[in-house]
Amino acid sequence: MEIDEICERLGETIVNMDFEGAKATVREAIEKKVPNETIIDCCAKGMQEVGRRYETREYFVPELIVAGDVMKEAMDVLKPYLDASDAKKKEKIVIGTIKGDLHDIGKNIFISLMESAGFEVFDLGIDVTEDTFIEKLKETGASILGMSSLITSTIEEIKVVVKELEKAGLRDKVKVIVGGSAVSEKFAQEVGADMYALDALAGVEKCKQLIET
Ligand code: B12
Repeated sequence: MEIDEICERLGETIVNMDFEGAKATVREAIEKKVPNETIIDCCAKGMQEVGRRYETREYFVPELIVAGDVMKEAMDVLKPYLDASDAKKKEKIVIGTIKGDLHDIGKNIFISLMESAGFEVFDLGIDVTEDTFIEKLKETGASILGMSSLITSTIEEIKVVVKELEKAGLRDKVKVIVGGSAVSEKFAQEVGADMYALDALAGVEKCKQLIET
């Protein structure tokens, strides 16, 4: 099927670190009316293959960084179309990668999907401290806090943020969702987060359910 073929090609452009190819293939997919979520998923699959090659030592850190940049540029091409499908409801979410962790590719995918689902996203970037999270929640009045974590040694920071939420009197006003490969359903429960999502799409579904209830 044509969509499968475009999807495969798109993934390959990420794996091959082909900036121009990735952007052109996203444009082609948009023209051929491939759904936004499918385009994001195809890029993510490419990134997963990059991760696999890193683990088997076919790729090293420079390839990871460049492939991550290709993914970002591909997402930038799609972004205006995600905003265009904006819904009326504008529930706010503050999100960031926790302190000590610089990974942001997965977080950025989640953000793109959340924006396309109509959420207003305040992205604090990477290496975000508890104070910055709390400050932004107060400033925006957001009802959801998303935290991404890929490095096992830094996940305790999620606990710290949840505690700070309690201290700031925000815990009953803000739902906490965690994601990224360092966290799990069990961990989310242990630290008192409200939700865990294995992938970005599941995360969006959980956030949607939250505002529908
Ligand atoms: C790319 C990458 C990097 C890039 C990051 C580039 C960037 N801009 O993000 C660079 C090269 C910078 C990097 C650096 C490092 N990395 Co690295 N990296 C990876 C790699 C290969 C892929 C991660 C990735 O982007 N995956 C693709 C995305 C799409 O998947 P994802 O992040 O899981 O996100 C999905 C879901 O989890 C979810 N999601 C993610 N966040 C959130 C948040 C919410 C709220 C929700 C709902 C969902 C959600 O949505 C996404 C899509 O479905 C992984 C290995 C792997 N296979 O995962 C190692 C890995 C994460 N890195 C690792 C390490 C150790 C490091 C370094 C310490 C290496 C070093 N020695 O310097 C440094 C860390 C520096 C730091 N302080 O953070 C380890 C972590 C081990 C651990 N468990 O602790 C891994 C697992 C590799 C390994 N097997 O050893 N890394």
